[in-house]
Amino acid sequence: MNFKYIYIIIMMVLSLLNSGCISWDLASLEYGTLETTTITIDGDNSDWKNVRNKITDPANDQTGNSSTDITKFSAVISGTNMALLMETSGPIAMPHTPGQDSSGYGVSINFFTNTDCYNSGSEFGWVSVEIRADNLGNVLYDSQYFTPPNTTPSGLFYPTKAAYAGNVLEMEVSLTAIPSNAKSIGFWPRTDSYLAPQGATQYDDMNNVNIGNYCFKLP
Ligand SMILES: [Ca+2]
Ligand SMILES: [Ca+2]
Repeated sequence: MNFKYIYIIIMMVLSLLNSGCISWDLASLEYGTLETTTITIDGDNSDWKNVRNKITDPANDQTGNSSTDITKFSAVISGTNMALLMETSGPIAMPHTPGQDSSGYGVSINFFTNTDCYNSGSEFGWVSVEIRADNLGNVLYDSQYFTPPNTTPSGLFYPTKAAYAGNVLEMEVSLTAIPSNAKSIGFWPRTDSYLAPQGATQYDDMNNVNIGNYCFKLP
């Protein structure tokens, strides 16, 4: 095959990629650098309107009620905190699933020493930011653990805040939770409940089938 045909084939593939006829995994691996903007944690999503990195999740793909159906997620740096946005089909509810010991909305934040959240062995710690309620509706904040390499969870707690209204949930965690050697972070938003002795039930999550979580470079 001469170079002319190779060139034509390459241009055809690039054209298909540009047209959106072919999607590729890299598009879901990298969402750019985590943006910086000022977010007020008040359950109003109007302060997110200029944030480019909003990841959508299909509606009605959950196994619980509509309050467990995640439709959107975003994260930004806001002052000395990292702010998180989660939106759902039904209203955010505490608890979203009655009859369980607890139920809630959570985001695991995984830290990587490389810039693409991808190479095996580069993940070295995580923080879980959650808002949960018991069966009576008493809201409790759950675990925020950071796991340094080759250790058991240290159980460090970081200042967090959350507010919700309608189908909007905003949460934040102190930037001190991000280790200084982290180059990228991956997010795993989810809704779940816990009931002893069966354990945890997951209703919806945004776990990327190829990558494991949504990746942002740190500025
Ligand atoms: Ca807000
Ligand atoms: Ca969903």
